[in-house]
Amino acid sequence: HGLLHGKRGLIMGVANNRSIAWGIAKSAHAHGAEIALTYQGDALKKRVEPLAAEIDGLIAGHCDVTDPATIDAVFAEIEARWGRLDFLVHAIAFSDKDELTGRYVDTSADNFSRTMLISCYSLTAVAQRAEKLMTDGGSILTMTYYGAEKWMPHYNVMGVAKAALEASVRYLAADLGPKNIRVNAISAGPIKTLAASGIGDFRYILKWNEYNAPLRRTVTTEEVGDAGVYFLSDFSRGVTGEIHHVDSGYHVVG
Ligand code: 0WD
Repeated sequence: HGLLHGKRGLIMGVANNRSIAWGIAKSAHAHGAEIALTYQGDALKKRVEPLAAEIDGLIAGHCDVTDPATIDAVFAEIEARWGRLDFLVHAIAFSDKDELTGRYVDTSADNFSRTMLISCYSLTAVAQRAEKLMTDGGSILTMTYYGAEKWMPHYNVMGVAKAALEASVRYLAADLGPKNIRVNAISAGPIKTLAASGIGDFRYILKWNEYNAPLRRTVTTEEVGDAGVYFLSDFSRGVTGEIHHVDSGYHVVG
């Protein structure tokens, strides 16, 4: 049966089988959840469809968070299929990779806005839609990184966006708490994914974490997925507004 038996959740941000969102989807499925996935554009559709099939999941459609009509369409599809929603995973971020290297001070206004829209505001955009479907309470989970708290090499504008995302978690938690909708974030240690490959010197960051984290290793998407199950389940029913580190303990030393 499992911790998520009877729960239905939408997971946004699967790009391929190395995505953190996929780690969460697999763990949630293993614990009994019914899952719907979105994909961004036709190129990713081909990757996401077979993954959805692996977990007997639904495809809720194309979603590009810069196009609100596509967000509405996904939630309309969920409403038509399920009528309601128990959890939502937001694992979406983007910045021009030319600005994920060098100095933060050189960030352009255009990329600043775009990074904030896709990596930060999109959580609020999906929370607005999810609120209407979470009629029996719910759990919203997003993904953040330590670069929100401290300067990290090359993370630049994404660090600023993650800081705003973490503040959004607190404001959304306060707004949605009276409806028993919880909003939390996992702050994951560095993992080699498609998005991470855009960050300058990422291999060095992985090594640095391996040498310095208390567990002396990096984390896997499966480990993030298992921690995610806790947040999506009733085991965390007393927890909201939390930023939970799944980073081999790096945040205590870094
Ligand atoms: O080390 C890491 N990989 C960490 C990632 C450490 C801590 C946090 N994170 C965060 C990321 O910042 C992101 O919020 O985890 C989340 C998931 O990222 P990921 O699993 O590392 O990367 P990836 O597998 O590439 O998934 C991110 C996806 C996009 O992939 P690409 O690489 O194609 O940009 O976010 C989606 C897209 O599928 N995405 C969008 N979805 C809808 N609309 C958009 C958009 N405009 N832009 C990106």
